[in-house]
Amino acid sequence: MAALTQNPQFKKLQAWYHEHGSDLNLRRLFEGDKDRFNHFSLNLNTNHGHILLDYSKNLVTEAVMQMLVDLAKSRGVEAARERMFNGEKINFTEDRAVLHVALRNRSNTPILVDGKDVMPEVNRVLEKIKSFCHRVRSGEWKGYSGKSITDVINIGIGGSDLGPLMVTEALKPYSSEGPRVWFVSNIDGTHIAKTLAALKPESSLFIIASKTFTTQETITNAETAKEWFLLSAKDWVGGRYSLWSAIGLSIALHVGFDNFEQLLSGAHWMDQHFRTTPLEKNAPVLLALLGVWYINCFGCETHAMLPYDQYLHRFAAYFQQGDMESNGKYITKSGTRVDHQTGPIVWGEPGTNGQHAFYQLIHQGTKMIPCDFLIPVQTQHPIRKGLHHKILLANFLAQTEALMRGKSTEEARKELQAAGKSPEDSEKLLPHKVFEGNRPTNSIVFTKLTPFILGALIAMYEHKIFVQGIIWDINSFDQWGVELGKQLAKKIEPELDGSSPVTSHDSSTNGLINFIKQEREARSQ
Ligand code: G6Q
Repeated sequence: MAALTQNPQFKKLQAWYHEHGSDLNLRRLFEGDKDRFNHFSLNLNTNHGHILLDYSKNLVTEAVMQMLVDLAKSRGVEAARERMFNGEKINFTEDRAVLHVALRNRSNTPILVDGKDVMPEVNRVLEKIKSFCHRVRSGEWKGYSGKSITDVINIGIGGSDLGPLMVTEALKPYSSEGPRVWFVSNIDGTHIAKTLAALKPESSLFIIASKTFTTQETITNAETAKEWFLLSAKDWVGGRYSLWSAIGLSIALHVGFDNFEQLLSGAHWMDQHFRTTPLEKNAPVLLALLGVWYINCFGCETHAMLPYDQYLHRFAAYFQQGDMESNGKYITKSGTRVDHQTGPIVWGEPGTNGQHAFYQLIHQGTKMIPCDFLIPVQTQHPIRKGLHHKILLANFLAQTEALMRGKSTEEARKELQAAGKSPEDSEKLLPHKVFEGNRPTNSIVFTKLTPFILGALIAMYEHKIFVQGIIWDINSFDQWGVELGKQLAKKIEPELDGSSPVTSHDSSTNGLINFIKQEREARSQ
């Protein structure tokens, strides 16, 4: 595939950006088109609640969206999508298919890998999860002293931790009657000891979640925990896409198998939407294209994910891995170095806490930070007759509006005058009180954070990442950077033994190792 920067559609987009990009003004765009919301939003009816994607507060026009869709077509997004769903080995650096979609293929249509349908095996594992869940949750499965299980400890890291953790937190309200779930990831003896001290080992179940069983942190933690229940996943599922597999057992134990199935069904709904909807109306595709617009034309380097729901407090962290591990690549599929930006730095925290912390830079900083705001219409806990959630909704609406509109000099001056400031003080304060606005946001508003809707939202972002990888022509499904860390740590670990100075590395690494060795030795005497 030709380099993105040589692609005629991209060149056209870039030329348009150079000519008109700085004239794009959201206030004016809204004034010029009273129906802008309807022109730039999608209301997805999943039959289990709605997901509204409002992308009207983006620096785009109809012409820009058309050029972006043309770009997606010219990069072969539609054919690539089919290759993934058909089980082709698109993760070619590891010679693997990419089939997280098979794990939630509720329609059960055959998906072939090397000529063999994977669905019977997927269904067999689901049955196993189901019966195990039932036995644990009903109290039939006993700990070693004959007591039912009250606590589950998931030992895993990266993809074998972040997904189950994020979903378990998000679906806490669905966990009644289920065991509590704890997560142990980094090698951290204190953490394990504390977790264990808080629990009764006789009614605790340890799950060792690892795709490969080669991960040092997980194996070491497993040895510390002593009793385990082993979990693994197929090689056609990347770690960061594996919560739908047996790696998600801790989720199913916590919320029950029916809810786990709902999560899969929601993701399957989004898979179908992604696979069959024309690109112009395709939520993951639109999110991906807007990202490309900001990253490759405006030069934005980060993307913020801001869920207005405390239950989603690990959502940004989860997609930090999902996105950065998938699209943090500078080599194209044909092995050349890209001459443009690829995956953004993804970050975020739940609102309104974020509002009281880092939003200042989004409003008045020197960087443009495209943001996704996510919020349910209905809360899980209508505290004080829904007052808390109403305040959250108001804050979300206020932030996205403020980022778009900003505050003009005139508006700021009027406010200062109304506050009784002298003309002299007003003029001094004025530059600080003006907001340029014109900061782009997506609003993703959904009926309620049910297992189904959560599954759909996760799948939406997974496919967004996929589409961007296709446009940039990179392999989103390997992670050699992660492997490098695993390899190097194994080499260095034995070098920390003994007292002889290490000289096998660069002077910085040698210096650091030797400092640590000296300190370790001094403290042990
Ligand atoms: C995910 C990555 C990585 C992986 C962990 C744990 O896509 O490959 O985060 O999940 O390194 O690996 P194991 O599950 O093999 O222990």
